[in-house]
Amino acid sequence: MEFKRFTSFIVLNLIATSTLYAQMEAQTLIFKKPASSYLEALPLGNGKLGAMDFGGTNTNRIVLNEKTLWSGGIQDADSDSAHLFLPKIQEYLLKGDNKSAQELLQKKFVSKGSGTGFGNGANDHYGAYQTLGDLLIQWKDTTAAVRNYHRQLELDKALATTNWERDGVKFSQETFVSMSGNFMAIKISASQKNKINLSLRLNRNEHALYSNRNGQLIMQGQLPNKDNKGMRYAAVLEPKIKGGSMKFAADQVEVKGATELIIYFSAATDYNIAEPAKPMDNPLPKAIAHIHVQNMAPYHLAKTAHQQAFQSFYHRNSFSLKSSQPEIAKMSTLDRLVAYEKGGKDAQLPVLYYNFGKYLLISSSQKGTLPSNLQGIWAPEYQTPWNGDYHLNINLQMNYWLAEPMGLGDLAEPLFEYTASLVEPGMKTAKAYYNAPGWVAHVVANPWKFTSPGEGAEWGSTLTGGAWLSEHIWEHFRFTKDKAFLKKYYPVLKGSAQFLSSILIKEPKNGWLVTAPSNSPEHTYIMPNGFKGTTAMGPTMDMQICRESFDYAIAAAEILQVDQEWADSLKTTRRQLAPLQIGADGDINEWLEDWKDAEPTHRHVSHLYGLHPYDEITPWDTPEMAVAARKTLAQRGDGGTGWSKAWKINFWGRLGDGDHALLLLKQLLKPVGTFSGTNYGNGGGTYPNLFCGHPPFQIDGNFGGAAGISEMLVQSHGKDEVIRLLPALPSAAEWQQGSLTGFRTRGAFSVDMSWANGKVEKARLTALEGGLCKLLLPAGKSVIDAAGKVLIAKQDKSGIVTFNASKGMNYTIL
Ligand code: FUC
Repeated sequence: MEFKRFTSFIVLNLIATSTLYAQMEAQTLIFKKPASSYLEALPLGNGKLGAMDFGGTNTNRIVLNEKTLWSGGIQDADSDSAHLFLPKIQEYLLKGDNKSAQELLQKKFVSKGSGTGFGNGANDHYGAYQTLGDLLIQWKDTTAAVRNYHRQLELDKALATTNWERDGVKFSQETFVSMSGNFMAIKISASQKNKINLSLRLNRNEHALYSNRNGQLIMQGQLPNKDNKGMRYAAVLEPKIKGGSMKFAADQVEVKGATELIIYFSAATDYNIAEPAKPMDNPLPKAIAHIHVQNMAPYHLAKTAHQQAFQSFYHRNSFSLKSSQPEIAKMSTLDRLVAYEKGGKDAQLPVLYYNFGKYLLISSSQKGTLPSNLQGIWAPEYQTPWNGDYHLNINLQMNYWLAEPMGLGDLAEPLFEYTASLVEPGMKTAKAYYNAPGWVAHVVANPWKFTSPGEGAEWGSTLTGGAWLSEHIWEHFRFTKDKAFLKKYYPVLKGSAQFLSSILIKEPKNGWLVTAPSNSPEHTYIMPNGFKGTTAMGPTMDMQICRESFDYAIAAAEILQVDQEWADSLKTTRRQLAPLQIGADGDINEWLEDWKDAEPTHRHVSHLYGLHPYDEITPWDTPEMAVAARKTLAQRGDGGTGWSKAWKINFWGRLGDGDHALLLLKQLLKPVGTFSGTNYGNGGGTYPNLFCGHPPFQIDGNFGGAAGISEMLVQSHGKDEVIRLLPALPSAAEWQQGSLTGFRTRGAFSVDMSWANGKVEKARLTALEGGLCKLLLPAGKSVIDAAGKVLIAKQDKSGIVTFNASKGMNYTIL
């Protein structure tokens, strides 16, 4: 066979292989009963609207969400005179009097007013992400028993379906939230004519007015804000029937004797993403317009358009394992979780978890909206836990870890835009507290652009939130090489580096530059004098974030040929930063001194920020530090909240230990919560609908867990951005044969690959931008270009090879 044709044969073969492995049990969530809580409901969304379908056959509840629906409003929480106390706080820290520093910090260095409302800010200035309410479908003829009940969410179709039989009639309900339009559509059908008898109602427990006109049910209201009226919202529902009749009352519609019912729903708020201080007009016409657009297309076309739009994201990337257990396809997702925890074989459960993470990202984060919050877009609460806000000491960032490796970096646009929108308020906060240039965001943030410290200094004074967010901008550049993007967001990077570089002080012992006052997120140290505190100078995570922030600001300035002098001064500052230190126990110090941990198994592992997401610690660039990182993880243990376990999967992946990563993934998949009278366990884990349990539900663990799986399969981090294939593949039998497509790497390459016996069989790199490609070439493999020319001949041992890749060309590893 001619070589060119042979290569395209390989490529086709790769794609065929991946399709072959795409088992249904890696794409479908299954239930045998209606949901008893939203943690058993099926989540749907298009980045703006969210829904959770309970699949009930008597009353069916569908929880409704609109991404921007927040109570509260803009508040000035900056304490303008705080900076006057900064020298005194720093003086205490330099003297080692952390106690006095912390006391003064708590008095003077917290937000003005109630901050987040002490985590319960729904009726305070801060506000909370709130549910829009419920759509309630009340069936009339419910006396006869339900048979053959089945409920599923097909991830690759973004479609929830419920099927059941009653009185010899087969009913079905299918639901999607359109990715091509901005509405939800529900189709209810029956196998016999005129059997659909039900009523439809919109309900919100607070601040709701109901009406109907022109065949539509309308729910409108205004959420609370402490001083005046808050955000306005509107929700519209329009039913369409085949056969039968409809009767509208004030707040409900009765459907009698229909053969088919299609319900369209949409919603809007007056939130102005560009300028939150200036609300938009009445949202009702907008919500109605969303449905009007839909009315022009028949249901089946709307469904096809939705699925095509959704799949344009979903199919960009795939991961599959060959091993499968046929009996699993029929089991409910909860039964699978339970069996897996008991040691049952279920090769496809991790793949399902990966796909679910991808599904949630696409469904909760689309261009032009806010970023995914602590619950993504899905919340049944009026007071969401932690206000359902943006926590910046890991949680919001973790929501986006999987975007770049999955080739879905464009879905992180809401994060980039949100970060950019914090610059202006963050500059004011930087002046108020530090009298510093640049911008800062602390730990908590909301759509009202809160950047002040929290109301509690022990957790609320972490000052690296903004810089950690900025990391995502740089990572997007690393993955895409998009200079226009870098130029657009350069002021954000510059501003966070400016802030950090101007607040550093010299610690007395070594003369290193350190941040002060700060803390290591939410963890407490014990000083040799017995003082237990959080306030410190130069916690390790801060220093890592400083190094990272300065490095990318310097690199960006060079790439864009701007601010050379400033970049040079940053280089000098960077050299003086407090370095990583290994403590007496061989672990990495969390604080500047080798202090004892008050909670040795604390959920935050902030001092390993340098291992992940930042990459200053790698087994190849800094082997000694990698050993210390391993020791640190051993000390922290494998427990923790959902997101903490997810982070640890990423850590172990980066350490090249696939077995430990899988162990943590199994921990993350541990069923938790109480369902159908059974208590499945406490602590971090997974609910029956695969939502991650902190507990409570917090979506970061879903995203972090899926990102962790990608770390096991393809890596490209570290100083030289070498592409590593299967860097942390678990040794478990079911992981030994698989394939992936569309994985992205730093340097802008796309990877397709298949493997067998745990070794790369064949791979294809596509150079999306071109340039130097560094690859750890698997033993026995060659690099062949698209013309069939052998660029690098068979290597006996795996070693790093370098070649010049041309933009748009494919390179085969065979
Ligand atoms: C951080 C974590 C908590 C929780 C909260 C939303 O503060 O320490 O565990 O996830 O965010």
